Amino acid sequence: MNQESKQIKSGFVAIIGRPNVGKSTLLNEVIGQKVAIMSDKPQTTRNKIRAVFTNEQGQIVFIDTPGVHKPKTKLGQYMMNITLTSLQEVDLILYLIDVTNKFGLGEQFILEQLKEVRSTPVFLILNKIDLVTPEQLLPIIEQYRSLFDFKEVIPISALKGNNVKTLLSEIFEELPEGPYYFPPDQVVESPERFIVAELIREKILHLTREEVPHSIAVVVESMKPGEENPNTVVIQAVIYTERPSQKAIIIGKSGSMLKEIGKKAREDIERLLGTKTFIELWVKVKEDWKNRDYLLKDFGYFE
Ligand code: GDP
Ligand code: MG
Ligand code: K
Repeated sequence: MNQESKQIKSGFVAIIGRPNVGKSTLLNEVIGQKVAIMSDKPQTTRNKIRAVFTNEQGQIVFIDTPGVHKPKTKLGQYMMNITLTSLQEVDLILYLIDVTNKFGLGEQFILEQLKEVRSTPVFLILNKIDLVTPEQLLPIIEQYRSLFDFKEVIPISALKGNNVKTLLSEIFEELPEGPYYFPPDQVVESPERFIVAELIREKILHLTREEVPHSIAVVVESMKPGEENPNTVVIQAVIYTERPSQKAIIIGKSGSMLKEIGKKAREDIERLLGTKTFIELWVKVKEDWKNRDYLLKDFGYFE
């Protein structure tokens, strides 16, 4: 067997675009049979998971953002700030447009916002190409390219499925190496573990005042009823960092930070599950998992 196992890639991808450009259609097309739609339960994170695509290359977690449009109210401004923060945190942004739409103020506003999000690459996805000729497409591409430095420009038809495979492989090109956040064959709508992991992650980012990058991963390795008291839940989770220095920050002086993370997360999780909860946390440097050839069996989320 080939010992040089291929590195798994994974990451978070935000799909943005005006209403009716085909965002839902694209997700449905991507879904095929391989993607699990996450339940509509209220999620505690600001990034709502819409769908997870898994193949042998890795995993793409598609998220919803509250929407990019000109805020008219204070609340709108607040939501807009949340969106911009989300867009900074993700690994890639897909900006979907409908090629039959005329370029207008809506697009202009989105492009202005994207310029604020400097840290994340953006793909321009020209959707509904089944409705235009290639000749009509070229000036549209030129116009958008003159206004923003897109990492890729990819024409697709989400409805017909044209070029969607190419889009997926371009996405994988762009994503960093990372773990499977979800079991590849997940079909059940059971996001509790993910939510628990996100709650822990949220506490880390909060308590370390963002001294650790958003790319840290939290994997809930097991979530079981307590042995002595089955009415309690025992959670074992691993926090993966990129560097030993980040590991040190998360552990803190004599473990004080890790203890605080666990305590704060436990409070939220008890509220979420309605059960007394115990959390055991480990911190590992990413190298630990990078070299494993098949992560899933170690990450057994579901018994
Ligand atoms: P969203 O608001 O961005 O989520 O847009 P939807 O996915 O709901 O799509 C809006 C409309 O555009 C629907 O009627 C879709 O069937 C249609 N649509 C989406 N993608 C395509 C496409 O590639 N070609 C054509 N012809 N129609 C599309
Ligand atoms: Mg939609
Ligand atoms: K980013």
